[in-house]
Amino acid sequence: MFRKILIANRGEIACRVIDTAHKLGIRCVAVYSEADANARHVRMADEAYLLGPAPSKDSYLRSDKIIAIAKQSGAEAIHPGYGFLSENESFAKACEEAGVVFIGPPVGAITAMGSKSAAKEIMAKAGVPLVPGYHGDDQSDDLLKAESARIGYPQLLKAAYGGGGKGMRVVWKQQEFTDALASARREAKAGFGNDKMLIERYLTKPRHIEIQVFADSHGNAVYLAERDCSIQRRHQKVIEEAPAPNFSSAQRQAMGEAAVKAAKAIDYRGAGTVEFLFDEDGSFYFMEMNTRLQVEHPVTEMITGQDLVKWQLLVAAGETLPLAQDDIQLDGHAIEVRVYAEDPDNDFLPQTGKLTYLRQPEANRHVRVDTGVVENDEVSPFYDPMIAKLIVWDESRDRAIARMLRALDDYRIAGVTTNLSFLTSLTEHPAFKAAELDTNFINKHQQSLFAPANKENNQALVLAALYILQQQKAPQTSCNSFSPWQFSHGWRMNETPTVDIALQHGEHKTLLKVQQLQQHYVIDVAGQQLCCTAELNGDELSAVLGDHRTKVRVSRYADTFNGDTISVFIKHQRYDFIYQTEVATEVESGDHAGSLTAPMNGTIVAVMAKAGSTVNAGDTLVIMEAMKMEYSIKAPKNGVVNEVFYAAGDLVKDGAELVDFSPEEA
Ligand code: MV4
Repeated sequence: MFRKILIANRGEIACRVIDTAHKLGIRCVAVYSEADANARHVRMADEAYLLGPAPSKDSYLRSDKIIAIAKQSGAEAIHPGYGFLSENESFAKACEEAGVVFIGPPVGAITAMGSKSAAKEIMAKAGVPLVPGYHGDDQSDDLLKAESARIGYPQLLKAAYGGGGKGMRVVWKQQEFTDALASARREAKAGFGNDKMLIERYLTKPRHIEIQVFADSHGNAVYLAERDCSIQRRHQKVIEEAPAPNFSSAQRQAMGEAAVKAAKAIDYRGAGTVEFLFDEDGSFYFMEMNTRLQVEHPVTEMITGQDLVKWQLLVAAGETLPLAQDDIQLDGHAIEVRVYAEDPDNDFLPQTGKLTYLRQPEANRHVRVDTGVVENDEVSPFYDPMIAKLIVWDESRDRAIARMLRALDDYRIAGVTTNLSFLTSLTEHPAFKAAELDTNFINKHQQSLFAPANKENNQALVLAALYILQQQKAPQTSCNSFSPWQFSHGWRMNETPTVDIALQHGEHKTLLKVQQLQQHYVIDVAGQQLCCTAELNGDELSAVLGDHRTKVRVSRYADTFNGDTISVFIKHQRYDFIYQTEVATEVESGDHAGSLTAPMNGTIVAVMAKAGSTVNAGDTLVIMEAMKMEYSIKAPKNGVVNEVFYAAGDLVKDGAELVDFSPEEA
């Protein structure tokens, strides 16, 4: 076995590989970009080397540097994870030439699967079932047109070197063919530098079922059941599960044996995935083969009890597969969801920013969290914004779904918008529960998946207020920043103490009037008076609202610029409120006096302030944009602008000083 390996990746998969390597007593070398200097994978590794600036092309794609670091650090092998260099044949070849083991398939297998048409040719010869179609080399218009007519409609044009749905066009009838071909070719040329096309019969309601295969260098090859990855969005998997629901053991065996045939046809070695389209009538067709460990491998691990990274390391070190086909047993059901920093209500726009609060469900026999981040880490714009994979296991699919829903409730993230709520909507959807799966699932159930936000806002509002009140009541220590002077002006001596708490939710501002009596609060909300008591234990708020006792988690992120964000987590929903503390509107004395900082990562849109000019309180000095929203940075008081540090178009980081400002002497 290797004594030391290098992990040429970042995030959760780098952490995942290091985890198993350490269990096997293997030392790990991490590599990282400037953006990842303090990342979890770097801290988990035994040593780590800087690759370069944040963009992948300057860091995680620098194969030359990575191989040099492997040599220099004495790593005997490189694990590429997924993405980045994992399916790059020149990288695999360069490793080989440098005498470093590439933990993946032989170069020839990557090459063979690199083109869809070449792959189909090989699979046809090996007797693996294919969707009827054309995958030949003759790409003349006339021939393709004739093939199109022969194959029949609907049909799908696919770019031979395509991926992610690019260069793909559905042709419903013959008249559409010529235009569809031209536009698919253009897209393929632009996207992959090659416009070779293939034509297939289009299956309108297929399931995506893939088989995990493994082969060693001694001629053994096995399959480790299947995964159903039908629930996708724009060719990104969202939920994966194993085994595939309503899939018989006869179907498993037939597809498994076809997958092993596919692997053997290309002299495969290591972990691979053979993707199939599974049609409504039970027939299945080879789609493509992924020559790497996949994101969704944990569901296979959960139902087989095997560690696939361990298998990869054993095979790469020349050992035989740990199990023969007959020894691979399946137990129970596993489901994985991909937790992303993205906004489902805004076309799943990727989100960036700081994970100001991060609580994961407790890991145990039933729940697994694969992640590369910790609280206060930044989701940067440079890489895939996946925060974690949440995987659950139980004896049956129904129980696994129940586990998943509970685990999603226990996953609490503030600071960036996530898809957690959307994942809950998917998991609890009646059609998902009924396993009515096909690749159109999300489109088909658009209406019910994106139901209007629920109406627990008022409850969240009161809970946020109670949290603030309880925090302020808590014993003040030197490190407690929520000092009571902020509130003192609101309280009256010798009468029922009352205080106003202003909370902003989106555009909506609410003023809550709170009376504090001996044992409880009376809060005016939506014209009603609500009797409340509350108790705060860390981030857990137990409250009685009228006759309802409830327990929620709350986080508070102190931001002296925009006001603090109070996040109330009610089931899987997060309700954010901006709470304007006094500090937010005053310029503090001390070190930060006069410094105006960026409230988040973003871009400067306009600069109004001029160095040396006098401004009035409230004048806009700088406008910046972040996540499609504009923010005005205003003068907190009358004063003088000493210096402006950025110009329109500049990128700024959260907390960066934008303007040096001196308030006018009182
Ligand atoms: C298909 C298909 C229907 N019929 N091929 C999408 C990505 C690419 N790798 C292959 N894809 C498809 N190929 C035929 N002949 C439907 C898809 C497809 C799809 C497949 C798996 C998972 C999600 C999908 C979403 C849309 C289309």
